[in-house]
Amino acid sequence: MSRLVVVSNRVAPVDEGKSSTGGLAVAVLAALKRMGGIWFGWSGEVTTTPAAQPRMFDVGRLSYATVDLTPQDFEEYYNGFANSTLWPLFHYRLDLTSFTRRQYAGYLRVNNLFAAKLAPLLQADDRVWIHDYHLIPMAEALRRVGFGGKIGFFLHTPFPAHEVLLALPSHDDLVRALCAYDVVGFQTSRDLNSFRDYVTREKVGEMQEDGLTRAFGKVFMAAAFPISVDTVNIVRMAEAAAKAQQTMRMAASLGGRKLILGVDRLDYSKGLVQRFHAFERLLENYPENRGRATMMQLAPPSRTEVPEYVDIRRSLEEAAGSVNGKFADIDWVPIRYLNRSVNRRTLSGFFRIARIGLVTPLRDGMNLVAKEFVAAQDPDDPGVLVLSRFAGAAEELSAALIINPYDTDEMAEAMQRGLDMPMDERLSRWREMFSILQENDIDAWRQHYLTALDAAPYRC
Ligand code: ADQ
Repeated sequence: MSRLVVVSNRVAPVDEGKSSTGGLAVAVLAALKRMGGIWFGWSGEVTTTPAAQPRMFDVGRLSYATVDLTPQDFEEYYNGFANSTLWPLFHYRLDLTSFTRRQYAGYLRVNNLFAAKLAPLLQADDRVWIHDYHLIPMAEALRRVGFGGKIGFFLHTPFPAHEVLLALPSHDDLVRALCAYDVVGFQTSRDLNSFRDYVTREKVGEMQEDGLTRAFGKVFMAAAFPISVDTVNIVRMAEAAAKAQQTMRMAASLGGRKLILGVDRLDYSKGLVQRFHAFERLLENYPENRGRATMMQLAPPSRTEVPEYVDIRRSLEEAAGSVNGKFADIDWVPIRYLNRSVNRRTLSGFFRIARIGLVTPLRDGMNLVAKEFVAAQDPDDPGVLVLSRFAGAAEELSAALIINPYDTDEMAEAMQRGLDMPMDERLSRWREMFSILQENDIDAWRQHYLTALDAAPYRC
């Protein structure tokens, strides 16, 4: 069977026990660990003298190949075009989007560099699966250095609406680069429709009757493959974690109060400030919750060298401080706000004892926390998921309490409803969501995608 070669900006921590707070890393590691393959990406090291060859090492059935970046690459490609242009733009934050030609050139340079370093490791029949917005031009770069095998792409973020994408000066080049893949995977039908809308409105291609896309003289498959979680494994972990010391400690500290839990990378797309304000509104409008519900927000910092991430951290500290200053009592702090990650087992235990999982991003490709929360619940006493309509997960998890994260009152009402929800309603909502996660787990996601890639190349 042909080998699977996964490429992403970063490879995941090799030690599986370690916490990993990026959705891509969590999902790709779960998808790869069962079938094995090669994982190529940035080592996380920045050095003025990167090694000429990738560093290779094996862990179980997985082979890693990593490369270092120079300070200039790190600045222009990673902090620059990837995280100061594409990330905010793809999350509809035009107000935070900046663009410079220098950074864009750095982005293309690193994509070429990745292709040049990967090419010698490839065999003709390898299937190359490239991930996320950092590496959109990499298929073109691999073709230029002579790789003729199958190349697929999966976008973990949203694909923005046509009019939003037009704000990017290089939007046409970027879409042409996407069309160089054999399979372009999106999280949801909403993202797929945005892509199709761009292709047809900009007149760069058309949808064929067989569902394939024809653009730039090429036929390829563009489709939605909603990413998921390792459902069976999370169930097992959460069952074990229910009796673990950390979970007991947490439960004891709550003193019988209901837990409202948020778990997110510290990112402006996650709607954390709005979430804190909604919890404040809950305490204002439904005062019976004062002293009876505790909100815990775990938010490990990410992309700390991008200024907007420094700003969001400050705003959150202020918001948490203000709510706590207003409502805290001698034996109760309303918001426990922790800038740290916890290991995955402990996290599953926290999910299990929470009455409400609060997942309220302003935009999110999928949001794995929503799915992890559902998978970790006690089937006899499940908690309630409050979920933003702008998370990709809302397409499948429609049995959650779906909210608009810009509507503070609606979020507060949903929390109140979740805190009061009778058992039979909790059960029926949870069962509906859990059965979806049993069917579409991380293995199903990988299989669906690779089946599409195996059918390539597509022809008219
Ligand atoms: P992210 O934006 O990183 O992922 P998400 O999908 O929620 O967002 O994944 C975060 C992962 O990190 C989850 O597995 C979560 O459990 C873990 N995590 C977060 N905070 C943690 C903490 N404090 N301690 C331990 N673990 C923590 C990107 C896209 C998403 C998309 C994923 C996968 O932005 O929309 O769902 O990729 O495609």
